Amino acid sequence: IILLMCVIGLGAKGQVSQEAFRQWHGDKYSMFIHFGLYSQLGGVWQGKQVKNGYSEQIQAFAPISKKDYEKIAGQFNPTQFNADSIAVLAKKAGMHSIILTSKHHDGFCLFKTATTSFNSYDATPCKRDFVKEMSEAARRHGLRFGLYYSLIDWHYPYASPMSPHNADFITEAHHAFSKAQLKELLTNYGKISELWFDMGANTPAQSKELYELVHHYQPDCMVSGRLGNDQYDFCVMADNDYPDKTLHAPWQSAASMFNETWGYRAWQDRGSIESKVREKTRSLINVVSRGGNYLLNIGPKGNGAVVDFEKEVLEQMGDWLSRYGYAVYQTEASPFQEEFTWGEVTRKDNHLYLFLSGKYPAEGKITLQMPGYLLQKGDGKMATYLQYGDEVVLTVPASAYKDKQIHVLTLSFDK
Ligand code: FUL
Repeated sequence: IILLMCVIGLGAKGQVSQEAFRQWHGDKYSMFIHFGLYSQLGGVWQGKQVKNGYSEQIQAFAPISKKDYEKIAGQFNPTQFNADSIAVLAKKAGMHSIILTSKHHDGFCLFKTATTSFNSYDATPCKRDFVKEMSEAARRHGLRFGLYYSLIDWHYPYASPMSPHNADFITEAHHAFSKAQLKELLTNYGKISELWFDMGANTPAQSKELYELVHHYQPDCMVSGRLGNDQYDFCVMADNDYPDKTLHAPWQSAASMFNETWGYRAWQDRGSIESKVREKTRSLINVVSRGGNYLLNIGPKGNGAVVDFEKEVLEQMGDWLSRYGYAVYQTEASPFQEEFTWGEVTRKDNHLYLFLSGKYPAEGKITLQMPGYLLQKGDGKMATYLQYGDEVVLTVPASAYKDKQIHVLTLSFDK
């Protein structure tokens, strides 16, 4: 549905400058962070694993009364949350920006705000503004910084019963509250590259007002399609999803490490690092080859520490990107209409990048229809390359598919 909304409204907006748009589009890979009071619970309430929903929404699924949930703030002291080491990790992972949950559906703000005392500065013993810390650290390490902002707010008095969906339109009072928070977020923390609105069930007028408010304070901030009512600079797929084919609209796939949760889940069965690295690397390739951006999430623990498994996965993906990033960053979608079983393609200038991420093709043969193009060269010793008229035929050895890392071949053409 989200995808459809965006495609129908294609071209409707796009107020950011060409340069900001190009930068966002070329980034390809960024870090999402889900962190909040729910991280402290880690998917457990009163000794029981809460299994029926994402762990960042445990308040609704356990369920936990507003009063009890507010008490958790009284113990929230994430001494291990180190914005600099998270930024260093994102860099090492080959990511270009960091998007932090400024406020999730529970309404708990990770920033100092005049709009409510239910925030990490006023309601906790730690007295910290995590949006400030993370925004400053991201920039110190040469990364852009953006914000997730949920348009649901269970903390808001009328939000009862708590629901992970916005069934009713947002009241004018809640809308005014969101505007006041957004003004703070857009004026107190320097440049915001992206505003990742979530779950907007606003009226068309409310969505339009928020879209314009963002661009009033931050003309180059990219706004996500989950604001609703066709007010967007980029589309967001359904959680953990991406389309089968190239989309001719700016789009992003947001992915959690484990599809069942975004917030920390202490009892998560994580599987092997090796298979997770492969799974997420393949998702990144699939997204980029269809013209999208990949936003991969981490869910730090309640004490603020990044989960070792997640850190390791990101570092290994970073190793792969340090070798093959040229085939990912600043590239465009595959020029081919068809899908290939042997892998995926991206392109840049007169180069095609072939990711050997699928199944080994019969007799190692990869055939591409390239009418009007003249093969100039294929890289490396791994494959042989021949052109017969409109067809380019590569032969790859079985070993190219056996390595732990996915290989990439470059083809260069004259037109
Ligand atoms: C969803 C939210 O409901 C989830 O909790 C999570 O934040 C995900 C990225 O977006 O719509």
